[in-house]
Amino acid sequence: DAAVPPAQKSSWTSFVKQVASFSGDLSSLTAPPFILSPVSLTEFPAYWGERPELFSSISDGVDEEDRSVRVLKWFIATLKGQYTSRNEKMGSEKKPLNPVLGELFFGEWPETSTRGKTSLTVEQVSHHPPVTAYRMYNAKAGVELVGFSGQKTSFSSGSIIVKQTGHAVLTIHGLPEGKEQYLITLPRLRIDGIWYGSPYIELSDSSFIQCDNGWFSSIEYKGKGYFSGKPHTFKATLLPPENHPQPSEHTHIMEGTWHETSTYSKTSGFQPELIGTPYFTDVRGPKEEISVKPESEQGEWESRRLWKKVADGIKNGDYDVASREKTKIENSQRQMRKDEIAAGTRWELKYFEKIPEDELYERLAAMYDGQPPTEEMYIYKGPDALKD
Ligand code: 0T9
Repeated sequence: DAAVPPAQKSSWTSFVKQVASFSGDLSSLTAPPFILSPVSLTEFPAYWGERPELFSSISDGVDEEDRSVRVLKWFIATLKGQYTSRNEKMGSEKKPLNPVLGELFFGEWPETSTRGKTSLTVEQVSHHPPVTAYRMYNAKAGVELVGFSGQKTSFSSGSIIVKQTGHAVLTIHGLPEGKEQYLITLPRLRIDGIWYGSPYIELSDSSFIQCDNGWFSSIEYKGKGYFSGKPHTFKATLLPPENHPQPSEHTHIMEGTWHETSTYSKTSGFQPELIGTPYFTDVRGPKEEISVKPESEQGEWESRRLWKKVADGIKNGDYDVASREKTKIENSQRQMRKDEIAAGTRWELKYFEKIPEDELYERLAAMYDGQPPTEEMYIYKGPDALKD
């Protein structure tokens, strides 16, 4: 296990033991320096936008079926960034910075000749347990994604199992028939390679995309397994609404690996995307990272400015500095919470609002028998929030 530096072996072993005997909020455990990432979880929603063309062209679909295919294609194409990019950039999965309440992250994918600007707004809406809310919007295309993300973790036969809580809703605005909305649920993760100090993610079980017009995708995830099979594979099935006159002709099946390529399987019906490419998704090429203002121009709650000293410490191997600066942030957070209690006030969210129930979620989840969410839900209330 060369991944663990010799000097951190015992601290890694004790960290793994803590993880194994623990279930709940892993983000609060102290991990050895070699596994720390200088990036906060508030930056993760940017993975949804790193194929900006696929996101903005969702609304170019000629009909419900075409748009459902495009939503699925964009979704699958984000998985590589979401679940393998830390391994590619930093050699393994790393422990992200645990965002503070009220932490913000903004960025955009600028307008080009082929697409309008896509902007991202992220806010940490809860600290215990950590919940991150996000909104990504392309006004020219009329495509909007609003979601929130939390995790429930447990430990099983050497792996960390992460159940993602929260969901996302993608809305296409301005269609002749009004708006179209898709409920997107998130896959389950297994983090393997823990003992060796080189953790990586595999996806398991299924996630769903339910459109309000009845089109429905289910995506099944499989990994290498112990003896056979390829890593990072999926099989997606897109079904037409129940009352569709030709269901079998309009059932789509796509299969492949989500970090490389996938194709339509032979049993697929109508295949609008097949023209011109052998692939359904091909993410081997470069993706486009989000543009973010330099730290010097950021507000004090913006993630990269807030964590700058900690992140620099981690990047430069100055772990004493990193840990001292992290403690400062945590202490000031504790003080703020105490002051709020003393004053009888509560921290006010800036861009999102907690809602007791979500009619849209209930309706769409009921269409495919989804489970009602047990967690809190949030809606976007920031600038240019769109009304019905
Ligand atoms: C939403 C994503 C999520 C966040 C991360 C589990 C995890 C925190 C949540 C689910 C994004 O859309 C997709 C990707 C990676 C997920 C993270 C991977 C990870 O390890 C962390 C957890 C909290 C840990 O840091 C565990 C300890 C660590 C030492 C193991 C590498």
